[in-house]
Amino acid sequence: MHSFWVRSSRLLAVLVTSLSFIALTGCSSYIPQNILAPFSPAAEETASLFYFIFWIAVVIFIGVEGMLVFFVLRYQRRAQDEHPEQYHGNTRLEITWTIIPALILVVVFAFTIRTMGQTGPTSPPGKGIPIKVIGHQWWWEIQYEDGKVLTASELHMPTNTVMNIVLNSDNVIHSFWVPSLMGKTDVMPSHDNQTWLLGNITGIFSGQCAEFCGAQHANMLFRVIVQSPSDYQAWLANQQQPPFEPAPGSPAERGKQIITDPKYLCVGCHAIQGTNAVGITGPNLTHFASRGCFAGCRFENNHENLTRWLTNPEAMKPGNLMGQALTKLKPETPYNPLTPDEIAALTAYLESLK
Ligand code: HEC
Ligand SMILES: [Cu+2]
Repeated sequence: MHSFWVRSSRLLAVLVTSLSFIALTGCSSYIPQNILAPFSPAAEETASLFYFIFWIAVVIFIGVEGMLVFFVLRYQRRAQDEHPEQYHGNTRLEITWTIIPALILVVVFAFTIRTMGQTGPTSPPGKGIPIKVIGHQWWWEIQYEDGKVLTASELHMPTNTVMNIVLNSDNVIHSFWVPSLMGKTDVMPSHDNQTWLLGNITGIFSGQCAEFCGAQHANMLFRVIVQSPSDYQAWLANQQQPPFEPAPGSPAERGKQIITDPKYLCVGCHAIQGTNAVGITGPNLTHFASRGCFAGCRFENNHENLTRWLTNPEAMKPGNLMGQALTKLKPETPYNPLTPDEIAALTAYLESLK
């Protein structure tokens, strides 16, 4: 299916999206969500199928509309008493225009089946890295090494290595989608689905939940970070380290005391390895500062956003479980159970969890 047209239209799509994105962000390694800018064999198959069907449709469109215009002009009534020639069926013509579209559909069907085979759930044979991705409302949990490494919102993988992904949800149905790497796969509660990813070049690929799952569905984003194998190993090794231990008397140490103090509730929902924070409702925070984004990748992980998040998570991502729980527990006060001092201490601690 790699015709000149497929190639040139794909090149155009890649150029337009990358250029507009570089212009918008000044960053070239971030690849936006675009199935027409494929960066993996599976995504290329999907884009090729799209262009194949698109150009068939263009030819049919031009043929049908062209004939329509031609007949309207050529056979229009030219005199008041003129009547068109009357036909009562033309079997041969009717069979022809039934069989041709049917044949086109058979061809489209055959190529679709072929592409479906190439885009999961069965990954290419060979050694792959098994990981698990859990859809939460409204963020993604990613588990490496049989659940010994837990992270959120950012899926790291080495180049030229298949990631074999088992998908599951702890609530409603979500859909795992990285448009420039792989098609959508439903994420079901109590049922494992499978997909796989393969990235040939390093870069950050944008992903998105693609099945409506509640109020913040549109903000259930994630990133796939394709790295060189050595960068990936370094990342994985760091994730396996115990969390940073703040110096006695430092603001970060005060933050650790607050976050692990049950009266602030954080421990019920978040886990930080080696502490009494063992909650699984919210993202694991053991290496929170190693992530570039948070809250379902809705926000860049920086000091300002983190301060805003701890001040009022409900205002930043309305309906999210953390905001809801903290707001409902103190319904009589306008939301802010944490003082600015406490928030400063918490951010100091969270920012040290590299
Ligand atoms: C009721 C459970 C709950 C409580 C209590 C709670 N959180 Fe959260 N927290 C969550 C959930 C769920 C998210 C993700 C929300 C989303 O993205 O929709 C989250 C997100 C976060 C994040 C961003 C993490 C990431 O990688 O996305 C931080 C940081 C955080 N919480 C810190 C805290 C701190 C500090 C406290 C205590 C003051 C706290 N949380 C209390 C459930 C909770
Ligand atoms: Cu979702």
